[in-house]
Amino acid sequence: MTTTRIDVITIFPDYFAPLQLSLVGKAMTEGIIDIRVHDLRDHTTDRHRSVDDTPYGGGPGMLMSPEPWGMALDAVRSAQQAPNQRPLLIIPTPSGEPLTQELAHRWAETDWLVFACGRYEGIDARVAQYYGDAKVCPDWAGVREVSLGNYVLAGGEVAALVIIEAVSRLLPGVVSNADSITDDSFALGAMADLVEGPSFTRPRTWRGLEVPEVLVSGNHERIAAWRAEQAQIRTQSRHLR
Ligand code: 6GU
Repeated sequence: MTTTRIDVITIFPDYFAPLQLSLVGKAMTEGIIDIRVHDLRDHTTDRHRSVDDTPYGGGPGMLMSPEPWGMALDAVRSAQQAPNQRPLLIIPTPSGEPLTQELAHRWAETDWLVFACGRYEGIDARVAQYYGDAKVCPDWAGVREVSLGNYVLAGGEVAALVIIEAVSRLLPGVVSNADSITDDSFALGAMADLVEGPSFTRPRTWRGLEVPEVLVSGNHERIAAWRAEQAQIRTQSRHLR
């Protein structure tokens, strides 16, 4: 088994305490993932440990300076564990490409992910440009700027948590029943672009509401057909297709 390594660089390392919990926490304990959180301010050189500055050309807010990011990313890169590993740099930003289940699957196949969590109005654009240039940075696997959706968060930390959880549960041994991954909403294959329909457990009647008869019929073909139909209905009603 190869451990998936994840480095996170942030000015708020405490944001990542929840990774110790639940599924991701267990995967860390079991050595399936190795998550290391780094404080960007440890890579500043001035007395105030400053990481931001005003944008060229004017405009509201502050930007993150490239210098601490360069120092922090180079330090992470030089702490290589296994031979022939190249990190993929993921920069959460509302202007990135939308996160999808397909991206989560792709990144679950990647042995080293580095998250650069920006605050304020984002990170000086030359950071993504520099680490994404294979001629300048051949020891990196590239840069992906990724967004959770069309709304604005205060920084990349929550987005990094989301991506880490989406990727981690796809790693072998993290979710015990492999079927629960193939049946997921947006799973690859037959379920691609579909959300799951409703599901039910006991009791069969709850506050006057019955479990659909087909689910207690014992007829697995009918059940599969009903579930496929419900997935279509739900997907359409959510305007996802
Ligand atoms: Cl990845 N970052 C921030 N700051 N806001 C977002 C986002 C990411 N995705 C949606 N909104």
